Amino acid sequence: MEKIICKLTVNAIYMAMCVLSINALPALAFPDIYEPDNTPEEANAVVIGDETPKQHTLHQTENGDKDEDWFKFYVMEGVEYDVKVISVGSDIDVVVGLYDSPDAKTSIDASDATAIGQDEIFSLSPLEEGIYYLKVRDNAKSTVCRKNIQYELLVLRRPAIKMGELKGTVTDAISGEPIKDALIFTTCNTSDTSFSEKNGDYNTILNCKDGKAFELTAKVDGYKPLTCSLTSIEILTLIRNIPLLPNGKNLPAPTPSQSVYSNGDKLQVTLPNLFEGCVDYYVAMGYPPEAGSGLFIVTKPAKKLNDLTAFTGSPLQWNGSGNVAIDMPIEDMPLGIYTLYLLRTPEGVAEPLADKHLENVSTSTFEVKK
Ligand SMILES: [Ca+2]
Ligand SMILES: [Ca+2]
Repeated sequence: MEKIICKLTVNAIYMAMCVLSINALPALAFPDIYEPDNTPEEANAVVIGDETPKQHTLHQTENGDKDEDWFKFYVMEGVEYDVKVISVGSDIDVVVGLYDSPDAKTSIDASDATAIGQDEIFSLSPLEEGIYYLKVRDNAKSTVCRKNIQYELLVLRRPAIKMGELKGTVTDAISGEPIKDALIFTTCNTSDTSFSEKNGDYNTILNCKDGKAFELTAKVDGYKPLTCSLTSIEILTLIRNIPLLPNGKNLPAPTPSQSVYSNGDKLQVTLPNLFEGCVDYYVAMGYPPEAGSGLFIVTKPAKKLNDLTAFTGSPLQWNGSGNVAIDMPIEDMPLGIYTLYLLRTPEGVAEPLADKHLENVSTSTFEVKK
């Protein structure tokens, strides 16, 4: 009898401890902040080479099942990867499955090499380029009072190289809204890939030597891909936002304050909101063709408002944040139709205004009459 009471008491104490522990450690026992990620469609994107701790849990769902977590990452041709599941809680036995499609019913490879509470290292065989999915689940027999159910997942390039970091935010160039799931890659040595997160933020590891020129590309459905040229900074963090233009759309054109001006009127030209990042902007004014004066580039107002410089092929870049580009009286300007241009090119290209680099040209006109 005494034994039974003792056993009951021990169980009761254990259960009480279990409940207490769950209350004391909600981050471990309850859904993690990356939920829901229970299907390939909800998969969280993995930044290749990122070792920043991100704690996930395999909690008990409302209907008593064990949680499953999905991840996705982009494989580059000729690059090999290790998936590491680390800081594994003592109550779970992690199994990692690899899938080559969001619709795949069965995994193309899986790893369950270690026992309960141990880290799992999953060395992937060479894969074709594309998006792959990982599913992490708990294979431990026990379902009762699982407390230590946390883990972290890393996808590392083999051999792992960690140098500088490149990060920023991917946005819609017109609305400024964040864009998620944009694929990010660079030409630093062998490329590493990344996706932008729900808030548009991305980061990727730069494995270029200091001072090396490289290209940064962002692409996502519905937008024109953007490739800009940058210079690597070893060890340090390089920040570049990426404003993407929606397919089939141009930036709004510069707006003149009137459609017709005459001598003594004030010409005022305002620009749309321009989002800075791995792009350069140019503002220009074309004189009437019959005046034969050609194209003038408008320099940024912070330097000198109304500074019209004849276009010689090496334009002055517009990167000001002020929206007023021109503010001057009309005095003895040739009569005729003037064209206002807003040009956008990727950052760092050798001939920014060459046709192949002119990513956006939006125009408006005004007339100067007698
Ligand atoms: Ca989870
Ligand atoms: Ca989940």
